Amino acid sequence: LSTRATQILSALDIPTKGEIPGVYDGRWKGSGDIFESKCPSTGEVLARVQSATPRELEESIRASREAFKVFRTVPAPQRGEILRQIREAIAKYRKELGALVSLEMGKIRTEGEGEVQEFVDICDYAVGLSRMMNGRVVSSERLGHSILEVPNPLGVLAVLSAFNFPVAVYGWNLALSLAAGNATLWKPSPSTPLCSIAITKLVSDVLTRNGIPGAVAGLVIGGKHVGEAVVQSTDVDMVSFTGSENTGRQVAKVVQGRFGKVLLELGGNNASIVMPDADLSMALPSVFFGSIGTAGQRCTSTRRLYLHKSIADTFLERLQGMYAKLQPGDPLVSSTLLGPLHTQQAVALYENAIADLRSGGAELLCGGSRYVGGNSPLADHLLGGNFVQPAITIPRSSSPHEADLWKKEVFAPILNVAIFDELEQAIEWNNAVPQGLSSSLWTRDIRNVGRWIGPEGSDTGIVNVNVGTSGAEIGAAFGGNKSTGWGRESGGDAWKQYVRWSACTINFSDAAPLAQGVDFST
Ligand code: UN1
Repeated sequence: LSTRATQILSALDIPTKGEIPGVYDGRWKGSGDIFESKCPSTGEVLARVQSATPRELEESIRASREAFKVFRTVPAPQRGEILRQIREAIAKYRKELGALVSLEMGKIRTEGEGEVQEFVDICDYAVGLSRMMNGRVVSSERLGHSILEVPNPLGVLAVLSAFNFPVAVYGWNLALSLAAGNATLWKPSPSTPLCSIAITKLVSDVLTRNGIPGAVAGLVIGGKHVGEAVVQSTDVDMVSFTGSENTGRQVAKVVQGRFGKVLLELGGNNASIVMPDADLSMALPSVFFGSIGTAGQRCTSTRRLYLHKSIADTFLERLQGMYAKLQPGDPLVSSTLLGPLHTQQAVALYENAIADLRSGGAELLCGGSRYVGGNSPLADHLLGGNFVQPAITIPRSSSPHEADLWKKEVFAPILNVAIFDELEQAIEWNNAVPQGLSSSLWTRDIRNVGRWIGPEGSDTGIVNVNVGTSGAEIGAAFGGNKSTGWGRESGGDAWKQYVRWSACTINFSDAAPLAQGVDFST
Protein backbone atom coordinates (compact mmCIF):
# COMPACT_ATOMS: atom_id res chain seq x y z
CA LEU A 1 0.00 0.00 0.00
CA SER A 2 1.07 3.58 -0.61
CA THR A 3 2.11 5.56 2.47
CA ARG A 4 -0.90 7.83 2.13
CA ALA A 5 -3.29 4.88 2.24
CA THR A 6 -1.43 3.14 5.11
CA GLN A 7 -1.52 6.29 7.23
CA ILE A 8 -5.25 6.81 6.81
CA LEU A 9 -6.17 3.17 7.42
CA SER A 10 -3.87 2.83 10.44
CA ALA A 11 -5.31 5.99 12.02
CA LEU A 12 -8.70 4.25 12.00
CA ASP A 13 -7.36 0.90 13.15
CA ILE A 14 -8.12 -0.81 9.83
CA PRO A 15 -5.68 -3.63 9.02
CA THR A 16 -3.41 -2.90 6.08
CA LYS A 17 -2.64 -6.55 5.39
CA GLY A 18 -4.70 -9.70 4.95
CA GLU A 19 -8.44 -10.00 4.56
CA ILE A 20 -10.80 -7.90 6.65
CA PRO A 21 -14.07 -9.28 8.02
CA GLY A 22 -17.00 -7.34 6.55
CA VAL A 23 -19.85 -8.70 8.65
CA TYR A 24 -20.75 -7.57 12.18
CA ASP A 25 -23.65 -8.88 14.23
CA GLY A 26 -22.07 -8.53 17.67
CA ARG A 27 -19.06 -10.47 16.37
CA TRP A 28 -16.90 -9.73 13.35
CA LYS A 29 -16.94 -12.39 10.64
CA GLY A 30 -17.31 -12.96 6.90
CA SER A 31 -16.42 -16.04 4.91
CA GLY A 32 -18.16 -15.17 1.65
CA ASP A 33 -16.71 -13.76 -1.58
CA ILE A 34 -13.88 -11.29 -1.31
CA PHE A 35 -14.56 -7.69 -2.32
CA GLU A 36 -11.73 -5.37 -3.20
CA SER A 37 -11.75 -1.77 -2.10
CA LYS A 38 -10.09 0.15 -4.91
CA CYS A 39 -8.80 3.70 -4.67
CA PRO A 40 -10.51 5.73 -7.44
CA SER A 41 -7.61 8.20 -7.65
CA THR A 42 -4.77 5.74 -8.11
CA GLY A 43 -6.32 2.38 -8.92
CA GLU A 44 -4.46 0.72 -6.03
CA VAL A 45 -6.24 -2.01 -4.11
CA LEU A 46 -6.72 -0.65 -0.58
CA ALA A 47 -8.04 -3.79 1.06
CA ARG A 48 -9.65 -7.14 0.55
CA VAL A 49 -12.89 -7.54 2.47
CA GLN A 50 -14.75 -10.72 3.36
CA SER A 51 -18.47 -10.56 2.59
CA ALA A 52 -21.42 -12.40 4.12
CA THR A 53 -22.35 -15.95 3.10
CA PRO A 54 -26.12 -16.64 2.90
CA ARG A 55 -25.86 -18.34 6.28
CA GLU A 56 -23.98 -15.45 7.87
CA LEU A 57 -26.59 -13.09 6.53
CA GLU A 58 -29.33 -15.20 8.10
CA GLU A 59 -27.44 -15.15 11.41
CA SER A 60 -27.07 -11.39 11.19
CA ILE A 61 -30.76 -10.83 10.57
CA ARG A 62 -31.58 -13.14 13.50
CA ALA A 63 -29.11 -11.25 15.72
CA SER A 64 -30.75 -7.96 14.68
CA ARG A 65 -34.17 -9.27 15.72
CA GLU A 66 -32.83 -10.42 19.10
CA ALA A 67 -31.05 -7.10 19.60
CA PHE A 68 -34.27 -5.25 18.77
CA LYS A 69 -36.08 -7.11 21.57
CA VAL A 70 -33.57 -5.74 24.05
CA PHE A 71 -33.27 -2.27 22.60
CA ARG A 72 -36.99 -1.49 22.22
CA THR A 73 -37.39 -1.40 25.99
CA VAL A 74 -34.57 1.11 26.57
CA PRO A 75 -36.24 4.48 27.29
CA ALA A 76 -35.92 6.88 24.37
CA PRO A 77 -33.87 9.53 26.27
CA GLN A 78 -31.38 6.80 27.20
CA ARG A 79 -31.17 5.86 23.54
CA GLY A 80 -30.47 9.55 23.01
CA GLU A 81 -27.58 9.37 25.46
CA ILE A 82 -26.10 6.51 23.41
CA LEU A 83 -26.51 8.63 20.29
CA ARG A 84 -24.71 11.48 22.03
CA GLN A 85 -21.77 9.17 22.66
CA ILE A 86 -21.83 7.98 19.04
CA ARG A 87 -21.78 11.63 18.00
CA GLU A 88 -18.69 12.20 20.14
CA ALA A 89 -16.93 9.10 18.76
CA ILE A 90 -17.55 10.12 15.13
CA ALA A 91 -16.64 13.78 15.74
CA LYS A 92 -13.36 12.73 17.37
CA TYR A 93 -12.34 11.03 14.11
CA ARG A 94 -13.84 13.64 11.76
CA LYS A 95 -10.54 14.27 9.97
CA GLU A 96 -9.53 10.61 9.71
CA LEU A 97 -12.97 9.48 8.53
CA GLY A 98 -13.12 12.37 6.06
CA ALA A 99 -9.75 11.29 4.67
CA LEU A 100 -10.98 7.70 4.40
CA VAL A 101 -14.02 8.88 2.40
CA SER A 102 -11.66 10.77 0.05
CA LEU A 103 -9.36 7.79 -0.26
CA GLU A 104 -12.03 5.18 -0.89
CA MET A 105 -14.87 7.12 -2.57
CA GLY A 106 -12.74 9.77 -4.32
CA LYS A 107 -14.50 12.98 -3.27
CA ILE A 108 -12.29 15.85 -2.17
CA ARG A 109 -11.13 16.34 1.41
CA THR A 110 -13.50 19.10 2.46
CA GLU A 111 -16.49 17.21 1.05
CA GLY A 112 -15.34 14.01 2.78
CA GLU A 113 -15.17 15.81 6.10
CA GLY A 114 -18.45 17.56 5.32
CA GLU A 115 -20.08 14.20 4.96
CA VAL A 116 -18.80 13.09 8.35
CA GLN A 117 -20.11 16.39 9.72
CA GLU A 118 -23.57 15.44 8.41
CA PHE A 119 -23.36 12.26 10.50
CA VAL A 120 -22.44 14.35 13.56
CA ASP A 121 -25.25 16.83 12.83
CA ILE A 122 -27.93 14.18 12.48
CA CYS A 123 -26.79 12.59 15.76
CA ASP A 124 -27.23 15.97 17.48
CA TYR A 125 -30.65 16.23 15.92
CA ALA A 126 -31.62 12.72 17.04
CA VAL A 127 -30.38 13.31 20.60
CA GLY A 128 -32.92 16.14 20.82
CA LEU A 129 -35.51 14.02 19.07
CA SER A 130 -35.11 11.29 21.66
CA ARG A 131 -36.92 13.58 24.10
CA MET A 132 -39.41 14.89 21.56
CA MET A 133 -40.77 11.92 19.63
CA ASN A 134 -44.18 12.76 20.90
CA GLY A 135 -47.44 11.04 20.19
CA ARG A 136 -50.67 12.86 20.90
CA VAL A 137 -54.00 12.71 22.66
CA VAL A 138 -57.05 12.85 20.41
CA SER A 139 -60.56 13.76 21.68
CA SER A 140 -62.92 10.81 21.88
CA GLU A 141 -66.60 11.11 21.04
CA ARG A 142 -67.38 8.74 23.92
CA LEU A 143 -67.79 9.68 27.57
CA GLY A 144 -64.82 8.67 29.75
CA HIS A 145 -62.67 7.63 26.77
CA SER A 146 -59.28 8.84 25.59
CA ILE A 147 -57.50 8.18 22.33
CA LEU A 148 -53.72 8.13 22.27
CA GLU A 149 -51.45 7.96 19.25
CA VAL A 150 -48.29 6.25 20.45
CA PRO A 151 -45.02 5.95 18.51
CA ASN A 152 -43.51 2.54 19.27
CA PRO A 153 -40.25 1.05 18.01
CA LEU A 154 -40.78 -0.54 14.58
CA GLY A 155 -38.35 -3.49 14.44
CA VAL A 156 -35.41 -4.12 12.13
CA LEU A 157 -34.46 -1.44 9.59
CA ALA A 158 -32.20 -2.43 6.69
CA VAL A 159 -30.22 0.42 5.15
CA LEU A 160 -29.00 -0.15 1.59
CA SER A 161 -26.74 2.77 0.79
CA ALA A 162 -24.82 3.98 -2.26
CA PHE A 163 -21.13 4.65 -2.91
CA ASN A 164 -21.46 8.42 -3.30
CA PHE A 165 -22.25 9.18 0.34
CA PRO A 166 -20.68 6.18 2.08
CA VAL A 167 -21.01 7.72 5.56
CA ALA A 168 -23.74 10.40 5.76
CA VAL A 169 -26.70 8.50 4.34
CA TYR A 170 -26.21 5.66 6.81
CA GLY A 171 -25.89 8.32 9.53
CA TRP A 172 -29.29 9.83 8.65
CA ASN A 173 -30.93 6.42 8.90
CA LEU A 174 -29.04 5.07 11.89
CA ALA A 175 -29.61 8.17 14.02
CA LEU A 176 -33.39 8.21 13.53
CA SER A 177 -33.63 4.45 13.79
CA LEU A 178 -31.68 4.36 17.07
CA ALA A 179 -33.76 7.18 18.53
CA ALA A 180 -36.87 5.23 17.52
CA GLY A 181 -35.63 2.08 19.30
CA ASN A 182 -34.96 -0.11 16.26
CA ALA A 183 -32.14 -2.41 15.30
CA THR A 184 -30.44 -1.35 12.05
CA LEU A 185 -28.70 -3.62 9.58
CA TRP A 186 -26.47 -1.85 7.07
CA LYS A 187 -25.70 -3.18 3.60
CA PRO A 188 -23.40 -0.55 2.14
CA SER A 189 -22.16 -0.31 -1.41
CA PRO A 190 -19.60 -3.11 -1.86
CA SER A 191 -17.20 -0.57 -3.39
CA THR A 192 -16.87 1.45 -0.16
CA PRO A 193 -16.52 -1.31 2.45
CA LEU A 194 -13.81 0.40 4.50
CA CYS A 195 -15.95 3.44 5.31
CA SER A 196 -18.69 1.18 6.62
CA ILE A 197 -16.27 -0.96 8.63
CA ALA A 198 -14.69 2.12 10.25
CA ILE A 199 -18.09 3.60 11.17
CA THR A 200 -19.45 0.28 12.45
CA LYS A 201 -16.39 -0.16 14.68
CA LEU A 202 -16.86 3.26 16.27
CA VAL A 203 -20.60 2.71 16.77
CA SER A 204 -20.19 -0.82 18.14
CA ASP A 205 -17.60 0.35 20.70
CA VAL A 206 -20.18 2.78 22.07
CA LEU A 207 -22.92 0.13 22.13
CA THR A 208 -20.68 -2.38 23.92
CA ARG A 209 -19.62 0.23 26.49
CA ASN A 210 -23.30 0.79 27.25
CA GLY A 211 -24.17 -2.91 27.51
CA ILE A 212 -26.27 -2.82 24.32
CA PRO A 213 -26.05 -5.75 21.86
CA GLY A 214 -23.80 -4.94 18.90
CA ALA A 215 -26.42 -6.17 16.43
CA VAL A 216 -28.40 -2.99 17.18
CA ALA A 217 -26.07 -1.59 14.48
CA GLY A 218 -25.14 -4.59 12.33
CA LEU A 219 -23.21 -4.66 9.06
CA VAL A 220 -23.36 -7.03 6.09
CA ILE A 221 -21.04 -6.38 3.21
CA GLY A 222 -22.00 -8.18 0.05
CA GLY A 223 -23.15 -7.88 -3.52
CA LYS A 224 -26.47 -8.23 -5.27
CA HIS A 225 -27.40 -11.55 -3.65
CA VAL A 226 -26.94 -10.20 -0.14
CA GLY A 227 -29.00 -7.12 -1.06
CA GLU A 228 -31.78 -9.28 -2.52
CA ALA A 229 -31.90 -11.55 0.51
CA VAL A 230 -32.11 -8.57 2.89
CA VAL A 231 -34.91 -7.02 0.87
CA GLN A 232 -36.86 -10.30 0.75
CA SER A 233 -36.54 -11.14 4.43
CA THR A 234 -39.81 -10.88 6.35
CA ASP A 235 -37.67 -10.32 9.45
CA VAL A 236 -36.75 -6.91 8.05
CA ASP A 237 -39.61 -4.51 8.82
CA MET A 238 -38.42 -1.57 6.78
CA VAL A 239 -35.95 -1.09 3.94
CA SER A 240 -34.36 2.28 3.33
CA PHE A 241 -32.81 2.19 -0.13
CA THR A 242 -30.59 4.77 -1.84
CA GLY A 243 -29.55 4.06 -5.42
CA SER A 244 -30.70 3.86 -9.01
CA GLU A 245 -34.28 4.06 -10.22
CA ASN A 246 -34.04 0.59 -11.75
CA THR A 247 -32.89 -1.14 -8.60
CA GLY A 248 -35.25 1.02 -6.54
CA ARG A 249 -38.20 -0.18 -8.60
CA GLN A 250 -37.27 -3.82 -7.86
CA VAL A 251 -36.72 -3.12 -4.17
CA ALA A 252 -40.10 -1.36 -3.92
CA LYS A 253 -41.94 -4.24 -5.59
CA VAL A 254 -40.38 -6.90 -3.39
CA VAL A 255 -40.81 -5.02 -0.11
CA GLN A 256 -44.36 -3.94 -0.90
CA GLY A 257 -45.13 -7.44 -2.13
CA ARG A 258 -44.49 -8.72 1.37
CA PHE A 259 -46.15 -5.66 2.98
CA GLY A 260 -42.94 -4.29 4.46
CA LYS A 261 -42.21 -0.57 4.70
CA VAL A 262 -39.95 0.99 2.12
CA LEU A 263 -38.20 4.34 1.89
CA LEU A 264 -36.65 5.25 -1.47
CA GLU A 265 -34.00 7.83 -2.39
CA LEU A 266 -33.48 7.35 -6.12
CA GLY A 267 -32.17 9.41 -8.99
CA GLY A 268 -32.00 13.17 -9.28
CA ASN A 269 -31.89 15.29 -12.43
CA ASN A 270 -31.67 18.68 -10.87
CA ALA A 271 -32.00 22.06 -12.56
CA SER A 272 -30.84 25.56 -11.71
CA ILE A 273 -32.75 28.44 -13.26
CA VAL A 274 -31.07 31.83 -13.55
CA MET A 275 -33.35 34.88 -13.94
CA PRO A 276 -32.28 38.24 -15.43
CA ASP A 277 -32.30 39.87 -11.99
CA ALA A 278 -30.15 37.18 -10.33
CA ASP A 279 -26.98 38.14 -8.50
CA LEU A 280 -24.55 36.41 -10.85
CA SER A 281 -21.67 36.66 -8.41
CA MET A 282 -23.65 34.29 -6.18
CA ALA A 283 -25.23 32.13 -8.87
CA LEU A 284 -21.97 31.37 -10.71
CA PRO A 285 -19.98 29.75 -7.89
CA SER A 286 -23.07 27.87 -6.76
CA VAL A 287 -23.80 26.41 -10.19
CA PHE A 288 -20.09 25.61 -10.48
CA PHE A 289 -20.10 23.72 -7.17
CA GLY A 290 -23.45 22.08 -7.94
CA SER A 291 -22.25 20.65 -11.23
CA ILE A 292 -18.66 19.64 -10.48
CA GLY A 293 -18.75 19.08 -6.69
CA THR A 294 -18.16 15.38 -5.89
CA ALA A 295 -17.29 15.21 -9.62
CA GLY A 296 -21.00 15.34 -10.42
CA GLN A 297 -21.79 12.27 -8.34
CA ARG A 298 -24.26 13.68 -5.82
CA CYS A 299 -27.92 12.77 -6.23
CA THR A 300 -28.40 16.52 -5.90
CA SER A 301 -25.74 17.55 -8.48
CA THR A 302 -26.81 20.26 -10.93
CA ARG A 303 -27.33 18.51 -14.27
CA ARG A 304 -29.50 21.07 -16.07
CA LEU A 305 -28.95 24.79 -16.30
CA TYR A 306 -31.70 27.07 -17.63
CA LEU A 307 -30.48 30.59 -18.36
CA HIS A 308 -32.61 33.62 -19.17
CA LYS A 309 -31.69 34.86 -22.64
CA SER A 310 -30.62 38.29 -21.35
CA ILE A 311 -27.83 36.91 -19.13
CA ALA A 312 -27.05 33.64 -20.94
CA ASP A 313 -23.93 34.75 -22.84
CA THR A 314 -22.31 36.49 -19.89
CA PHE A 315 -23.13 33.63 -17.57
CA LEU A 316 -21.74 30.95 -19.87
CA GLU A 317 -18.59 32.90 -20.60
CA ARG A 318 -17.85 33.33 -16.91
CA LEU A 319 -18.78 29.74 -16.07
CA GLN A 320 -16.48 28.43 -18.80
CA GLY A 321 -13.73 30.58 -17.36
CA MET A 322 -14.17 28.84 -14.01
CA TYR A 323 -14.18 25.39 -15.65
CA ALA A 324 -11.03 26.27 -17.60
CA LYS A 325 -9.09 26.96 -14.40
CA LEU A 326 -10.11 23.66 -12.85
CA GLN A 327 -7.33 21.10 -12.51
CA PRO A 328 -7.96 17.49 -11.56
CA GLY A 329 -5.88 16.25 -8.67
CA ASP A 330 -5.46 14.07 -5.64
CA PRO A 331 -8.65 14.48 -3.59
CA LEU A 332 -6.58 14.19 -0.43
CA VAL A 333 -4.67 17.38 -1.22
CA SER A 334 -6.60 20.25 0.29
CA SER A 335 -6.32 22.58 -2.73
CA THR A 336 -7.92 20.04 -5.11
CA LEU A 337 -11.45 20.82 -6.28
CA LEU A 338 -11.89 18.03 -8.82
CA GLY A 339 -11.35 14.41 -7.84
CA PRO A 340 -11.92 11.24 -9.87
CA LEU A 341 -15.12 9.39 -10.66
CA HIS A 342 -15.66 6.47 -8.33
CA THR A 343 -15.16 3.57 -10.74
CA GLN A 344 -14.14 2.60 -14.26
CA GLN A 345 -17.82 1.88 -14.99
CA ALA A 346 -18.64 5.48 -14.08
CA VAL A 347 -16.06 6.65 -16.63
CA ALA A 348 -17.74 4.45 -19.24
CA LEU A 349 -21.14 5.98 -18.40
CA TYR A 350 -19.65 9.44 -18.77
CA GLU A 351 -18.10 8.55 -22.14
CA ASN A 352 -21.33 7.01 -23.43
CA ALA A 353 -23.33 10.06 -22.37
CA ILE A 354 -20.88 12.36 -24.17
CA ALA A 355 -21.04 10.18 -27.29
CA ASP A 356 -24.86 10.32 -27.20
CA LEU A 357 -24.80 14.11 -26.81
CA ARG A 358 -22.39 14.41 -29.72
CA SER A 359 -24.41 12.19 -32.02
CA GLY A 360 -27.54 14.13 -31.05
CA GLY A 361 -25.88 17.31 -32.33
CA ALA A 362 -25.05 18.90 -28.98
CA GLU A 363 -22.48 21.66 -28.85
CA LEU A 364 -19.71 20.87 -26.35
CA LEU A 365 -18.53 24.09 -24.74
CA CYS A 366 -15.86 22.34 -22.71
CA GLY A 367 -14.75 18.93 -21.49
CA GLY A 368 -15.87 15.64 -22.94
CA SER A 369 -12.98 13.23 -22.53
CA ARG A 370 -11.13 11.45 -19.77
CA TYR A 371 -7.77 12.58 -18.53
CA VAL A 372 -5.21 10.10 -19.71
CA GLY A 373 -1.47 9.76 -19.32
CA GLY A 374 1.13 11.83 -21.12
CA ASN A 375 0.08 15.45 -21.43
CA SER A 376 -2.62 15.39 -18.72
CA PRO A 377 -2.08 17.63 -15.70
CA LEU A 378 -2.17 14.60 -13.39
CA ALA A 379 0.74 13.63 -11.18
CA ASP A 380 2.28 10.22 -11.92
CA HIS A 381 0.67 8.43 -8.99
CA LEU A 382 -2.79 9.47 -10.29
CA LEU A 383 -2.44 8.12 -13.80
CA GLY A 384 -4.36 4.98 -12.85
CA GLY A 385 -7.30 7.04 -11.56
CA ASN A 386 -10.75 7.64 -13.05
CA PHE A 387 -10.42 11.31 -13.90
CA VAL A 388 -12.69 12.97 -16.48
CA GLN A 389 -13.06 16.52 -17.76
CA PRO A 390 -16.27 18.19 -16.55
CA ALA A 391 -18.40 19.08 -19.54
CA ILE A 392 -20.78 21.89 -20.37
CA THR A 393 -23.02 21.14 -23.33
CA ILE A 394 -25.77 22.84 -25.26
CA PRO A 395 -27.97 20.04 -26.57
CA ARG A 396 -29.60 20.69 -29.91
CA SER A 397 -33.08 20.48 -28.42
CA SER A 398 -33.67 22.88 -25.59
CA SER A 399 -36.26 21.11 -23.52
CA PRO A 400 -37.02 17.72 -21.97
CA HIS A 401 -40.23 17.75 -23.99
CA GLU A 402 -38.17 17.23 -27.10
CA ALA A 403 -35.24 14.96 -26.29
CA ASP A 404 -34.76 12.01 -23.99
CA LEU A 405 -31.19 12.96 -23.08
CA TRP A 406 -32.58 15.61 -20.68
CA LYS A 407 -34.60 13.03 -18.81
CA LYS A 408 -31.85 10.71 -17.62
CA GLU A 409 -29.67 10.98 -14.56
CA VAL A 410 -26.03 10.57 -15.66
CA PHE A 411 -23.84 10.26 -12.58
CA ALA A 412 -20.96 12.36 -13.94
CA PRO A 413 -20.00 16.04 -14.29
CA ILE A 414 -22.03 16.90 -17.39
CA LEU A 415 -24.05 20.10 -17.34
CA ASN A 416 -26.68 20.58 -20.07
CA VAL A 417 -27.67 24.15 -20.80
CA ALA A 418 -30.76 25.71 -22.41
CA ILE A 419 -31.97 29.28 -22.81
CA PHE A 420 -35.47 30.51 -21.95
CA ASP A 421 -37.62 33.64 -22.26
CA GLU A 422 -40.12 33.40 -19.43
CA LEU A 423 -40.01 31.86 -15.97
CA GLU A 424 -43.10 29.77 -16.77
CA GLN A 425 -41.20 28.03 -19.56
CA ALA A 426 -38.23 27.32 -17.30
CA ILE A 427 -40.50 25.89 -14.59
CA GLU A 428 -42.20 23.71 -17.17
CA TRP A 429 -38.81 22.35 -18.29
CA ASN A 430 -37.76 21.92 -14.67
CA ASN A 431 -40.82 19.74 -14.05
CA ALA A 432 -40.80 17.85 -17.35
CA VAL A 433 -38.44 15.07 -16.25
CA PRO A 434 -39.32 11.85 -14.43
CA GLN A 435 -37.12 12.69 -11.42
CA GLY A 436 -38.03 15.17 -8.69
CA LEU A 437 -35.22 15.60 -6.17
CA SER A 438 -33.80 19.13 -6.13
CA SER A 439 -34.08 22.45 -7.98
CA SER A 440 -32.85 25.98 -7.57
CA LEU A 441 -34.01 29.42 -8.71
CA TRP A 442 -31.74 32.48 -8.86
CA THR A 443 -33.66 35.73 -8.58
CA ARG A 444 -34.11 38.82 -6.42
CA ASP A 445 -37.74 39.33 -7.36
CA ILE A 446 -40.14 38.18 -4.66
CA ARG A 447 -42.85 37.51 -7.24
CA ASN A 448 -40.67 34.86 -8.92
CA VAL A 449 -40.04 33.29 -5.52
CA GLY A 450 -43.76 33.06 -4.83
CA ARG A 451 -44.43 31.33 -8.13
CA TRP A 452 -41.46 28.98 -7.74
CA ILE A 453 -42.36 27.61 -4.32
CA GLY A 454 -46.15 27.52 -4.83
CA PRO A 455 -48.72 25.27 -6.54
CA GLU A 456 -47.54 26.23 -10.03
CA GLY A 457 -43.87 26.03 -9.11
CA SER A 458 -41.16 23.41 -8.90
CA ASP A 459 -42.38 19.87 -8.26
CA THR A 460 -39.16 18.60 -6.61
CA GLY A 461 -38.73 17.66 -2.95
CA ILE A 462 -36.03 20.29 -2.44
CA VAL A 463 -37.00 23.71 -3.83
CA ASN A 464 -34.26 26.30 -3.29
CA VAL A 465 -33.99 30.04 -3.89
CA ASN A 466 -30.54 31.61 -4.31
CA VAL A 467 -29.07 28.34 -3.01
CA GLY A 468 -27.68 25.65 -5.32
CA THR A 469 -29.27 22.25 -5.88
CA SER A 470 -26.80 20.32 -3.71
CA GLY A 471 -25.45 20.64 -0.21
CA ALA A 472 -28.69 20.37 1.79
CA GLU A 473 -28.54 20.68 5.57
CA ILE A 474 -29.86 17.82 7.72
CA GLY A 475 -32.60 19.89 9.39
CA ALA A 476 -35.18 19.67 6.60
CA ALA A 477 -36.42 16.31 5.37
CA PHE A 478 -34.24 15.19 2.46
CA GLY A 479 -35.75 13.44 -0.53
CA GLY A 480 -37.60 13.72 -3.78
CA ASN A 481 -40.86 13.12 -5.61
CA LYS A 482 -41.89 11.18 -8.71
CA SER A 483 -39.25 8.67 -9.85
CA THR A 484 -36.95 9.82 -7.04
CA GLY A 485 -39.29 7.66 -4.97
CA TRP A 486 -41.08 10.08 -2.56
CA GLY A 487 -38.87 9.07 0.39
CA ARG A 488 -37.85 11.55 3.09
CA GLU A 489 -34.82 11.10 5.34
CA SER A 490 -32.91 13.00 8.03
CA GLY A 491 -34.78 16.06 9.43
CA GLY A 492 -38.33 17.36 9.36
CA ASP A 493 -40.96 14.72 10.08
CA ALA A 494 -38.84 11.89 8.61
CA TRP A 495 -38.59 10.14 12.02
CA LYS A 496 -42.32 9.37 11.92
CA GLN A 497 -41.65 6.67 9.33
CA TYR A 498 -39.20 4.82 11.56
CA VAL A 499 -41.81 3.96 14.22
CA ARG A 500 -44.88 1.78 14.50
CA TRP A 501 -47.86 3.98 15.32
CA SER A 502 -50.45 2.64 17.77
CA ALA A 503 -53.86 4.31 17.96
CA CYS A 504 -55.06 3.37 21.46
CA THR A 505 -58.61 4.04 22.62
CA ILE A 506 -58.79 3.72 26.40
CA ASN A 507 -62.02 3.51 28.32
CA PHE A 508 -61.90 5.03 31.84
CA SER A 509 -65.67 4.86 32.36
CA ASP A 510 -67.98 2.25 33.90
CA ALA A 511 -69.81 1.55 30.65
CA ALA A 512 -68.72 0.17 27.29
CA PRO A 513 -70.50 2.36 24.69
CA LEU A 514 -69.93 1.73 20.98
CA ALA A 515 -68.72 4.47 18.67
CA GLN A 516 -71.04 6.21 16.20
CA GLY A 517 -73.91 5.60 18.68
CA VAL A 518 -74.33 2.00 17.53
CA ASP A 519 -76.76 0.17 19.84
CA PHE A 520 -76.05 -3.53 20.21
CA SER A 521 -77.78 -4.09 23.56
CA THR A 522 -79.55 -7.38 24.13
C1 UN1 B 1 -26.96 12.25 -2.08
O1 UN1 B 1 -26.45 12.76 -3.05
O2 UN1 B 1 -27.37 11.09 -2.10
O3 UN1 B 1 -27.61 17.71 -0.38
C2 UN1 B 1 -27.04 12.90 -0.77
C3 UN1 B 1 -26.53 17.17 -0.49
C4 UN1 B 1 -26.03 16.29 0.64
C5 UN1 B 1 -26.57 14.92 0.55
C6 UN1 B 1 -26.67 14.35 -0.80
N1 UN1 B 1 -26.36 16.86 1.89
O4 UN1 B 1 -25.83 17.32 -1.47
